[in-house]
Amino acid sequence: MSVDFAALAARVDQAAVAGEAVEQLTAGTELTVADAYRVQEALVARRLGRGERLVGVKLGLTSAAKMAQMGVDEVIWGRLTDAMSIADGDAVSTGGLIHPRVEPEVAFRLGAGGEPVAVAAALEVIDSRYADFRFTLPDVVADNTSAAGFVLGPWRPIPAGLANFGVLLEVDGQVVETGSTAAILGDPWRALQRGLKLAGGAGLVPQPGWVLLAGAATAAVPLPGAGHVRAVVEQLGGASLEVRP
Ligand code: 0L1
Ligand code: MG
Repeated sequence: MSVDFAALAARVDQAAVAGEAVEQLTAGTELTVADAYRVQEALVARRLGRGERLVGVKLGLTSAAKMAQMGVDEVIWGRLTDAMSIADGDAVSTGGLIHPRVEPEVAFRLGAGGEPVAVAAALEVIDSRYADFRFTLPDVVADNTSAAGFVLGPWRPIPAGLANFGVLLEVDGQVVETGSTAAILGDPWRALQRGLKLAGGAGLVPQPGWVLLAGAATAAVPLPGAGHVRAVVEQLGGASLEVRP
C-alpha cells in the first residue's frame, strides 16, 4: 500500500498549528519508521514553506528508560527550526500547545565543518500532537519527535569529559527532577556523534551555528501553566524560561 506522505504530514502539521490533538497516524495507515521519517521531512518542509529556517537537529529517546518504555533500542531524531527557539529567560505561553512537557538537555553548537565548537545547558519543550501523549514509534518520528521549543543557556567551551555531570530540573526554584548527563546515551558526546550520523544519512548537511540537542537527562515533566522553569547542568550552567498563561 502506498503512503501519502504529504497528506499525513498535513494532518500532524494542522494539529500543531491548531493546538488540537489528532489520532495517531498509525491508527489508519501502516507506517514503517522509514516512512515516518519521510512524513517528518514533509512536515518540516511545510514549516519551511511558511518562512521558518532549519537551525539544527535533535535526538529523542536517548535514555535507557525512554527506550525501554517504547520497546526500542535506537534513538530517533528530528529537525529544529528557528520558530522553536526561545531566548534564555524569555516568557512563553502555553496557549497554542496541546499538553506540553519540558526536559533538561545538553546542546552542542556546530562549527563550519559540522564539528562541535561549544556546549550549553538547554531545555526542550516537547508537545506530542497525538491525543493523551500516546504514540507508536512511527507516530512520534512523523511528529518530528514531539519537538515544540528549545532554550539554550550561554555557550561554553567543551570540557574534556561530559559523561557524568549532575543535572537538575527546577520549577519555581523547587527541584522536580534530578539526573546525570550519563542518561544521554551514556555520554552526550556519543549522542552528538549519533545525531550527526543520522542527520547526515538523511542528506542534511550541518551548517555553521546549527544546534544539536543531544537528549534529555531526566524524565520530562508537564510544563506548568505559569512559573519559572530552569535546567542546571554541572559545569555547563543553566537555561530557563518563564511560563505565562
Ligand atoms: O525529545 C525527546 O526525547 C522526545 C522524543 C519523543 C518521545 C516523547 O515525546 O516523549
Ligand atoms: Mg528531548
